[in-house]
Amino acid sequence: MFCYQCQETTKNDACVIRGICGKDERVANLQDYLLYALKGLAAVGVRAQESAVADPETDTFLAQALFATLTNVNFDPERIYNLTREAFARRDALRARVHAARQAACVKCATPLPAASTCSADGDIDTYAAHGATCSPHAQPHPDADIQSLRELITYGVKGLAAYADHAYVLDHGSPELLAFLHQALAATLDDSLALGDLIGLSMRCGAHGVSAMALLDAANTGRFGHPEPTHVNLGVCANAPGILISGHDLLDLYDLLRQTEGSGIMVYTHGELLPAHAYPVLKAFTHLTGNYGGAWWDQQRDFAAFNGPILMTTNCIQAPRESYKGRIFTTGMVGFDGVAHIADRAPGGQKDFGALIKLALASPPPLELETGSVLVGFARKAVLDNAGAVLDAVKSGAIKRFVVMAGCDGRQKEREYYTEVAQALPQDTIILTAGCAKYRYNKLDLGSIGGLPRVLDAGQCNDCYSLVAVAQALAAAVGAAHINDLPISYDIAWYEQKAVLVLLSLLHLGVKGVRLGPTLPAFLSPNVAAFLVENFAIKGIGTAEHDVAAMMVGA
Ligand code: FSO
Ligand code: SF4
Repeated sequence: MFCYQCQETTKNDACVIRGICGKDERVANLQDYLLYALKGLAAVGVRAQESAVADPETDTFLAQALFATLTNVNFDPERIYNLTREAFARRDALRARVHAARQAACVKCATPLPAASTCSADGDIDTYAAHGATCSPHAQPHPDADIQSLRELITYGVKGLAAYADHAYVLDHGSPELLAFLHQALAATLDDSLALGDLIGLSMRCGAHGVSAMALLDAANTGRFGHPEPTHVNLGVCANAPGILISGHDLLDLYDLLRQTEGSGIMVYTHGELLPAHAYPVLKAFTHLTGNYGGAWWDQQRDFAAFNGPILMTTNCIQAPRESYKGRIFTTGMVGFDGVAHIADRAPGGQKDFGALIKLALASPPPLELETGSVLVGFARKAVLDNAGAVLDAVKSGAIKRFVVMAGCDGRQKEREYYTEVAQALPQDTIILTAGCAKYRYNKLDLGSIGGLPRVLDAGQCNDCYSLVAVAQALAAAVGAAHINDLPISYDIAWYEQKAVLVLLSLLHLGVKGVRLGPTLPAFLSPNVAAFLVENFAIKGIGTAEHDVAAMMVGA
């Protein structure tokens, strides 16, 4: 196996024996073959676009299947195998339709399709795994390391895009343009005629679509559940009642679960990236949405063992379940783990059936309390812009000297203590803007407030980085700044998996300069591609908290 798609890749080089995430060689190979099949499908999809042959179901399938290959989403070999078979079946059916359309129009293809679009779909799971072993970036490297690097950058950005497209699609917010781009970008990674400049341009287009995808998801979430409101979220537990713990990013799954558990005596707790759910009016109206339990995704083995009741993983990040809770964790959506019960998708217009979790909860003891107190969430764009006057006055008076965007993902590496140290070291006249699970490094610290505004403004999940951009753009307009780079804002971004790659490309597309990216730069960046990013976007790695805080305070 060879995988270097996430920040925790072994020695910041590549996982070649077993993933730090727990992905074994067989699943890695099966995922690589799925990605190969999806690239072949995408190349046919581009031909279909050119021939006006539509297949919306396959477009959606492409996003969902890509989502299954993100870090910490799906470790179930059978499901990856079945997705690959479906990719080949859809590819062949679409290719036949394109062929027929071209014959009818007497149009010939100027270039042959890549091998991934025409190879045999035959084989059992072992055959697919063997094929996959020949498809990794290491097994089939491009002779030009920079082309290889940009192809990987685009592939991972597209994976992040697919995840957000799927989240929005679940809430009935589809975007044909976005799905069309998934085909185009993936197909481009097989196109040997594309030079470095083409691939750089495509990376920026990926970032542009990232902004649109996050805006779409923002509209989907706020349209369905209302605009987040500042909300104190309880960190303790209800000692006398059983609970269900829900993790991941899927607000609709939480909504279904809340409706099905209403009046049952079961308390519902969020975990990880579902913490921001408490701020949405439609969700917080359920009084049995009791609180948030535990820390970021990588704390789950401790948290889930202590919870005692059933746990639902709606999206990444799942870790290998420990025996102590393997019998009470469930997956749904694109998440999968060998031997873990899976909750089927909802029928159109219906709900998922969480009856199995409810039954188990009623027979389970209440959760062990891990902590007490509360955290403040709900500072998405509307809540911040409702206070725009006070924010601008504080900037003008000097009460707020700088905003520091500390969004992104958390992870288990010790180096990430840097983000806690930065939060603590930032002067009292700074505001931290955050989104994503990176916040768990400092969101429970008492960092005070400025003029009634908390110093940590939590916009929500990683996709709610869109909200941070909207706030920055509104502030720039209000103070007459030509660009958000002209504002007193610094970016100290933590990345982990491929959604964060997309968020980074989105920031670059918006022309944001001087982003600090840590705790390490991606292993898939070649020296020349990294140098390009430094030269054109002033991207930098992180140093010590002391050094970086001092630099940020003078705009460096
Ligand atoms: Fe975190 Fe995991 Fe939201 Fe990621 S829980 S790491 S970038 O999947 O998506 O922030
Ligand atoms: Fe390694 Fe990350 Fe790939 Fe897992 S997803 S195998 S940790 S690089």
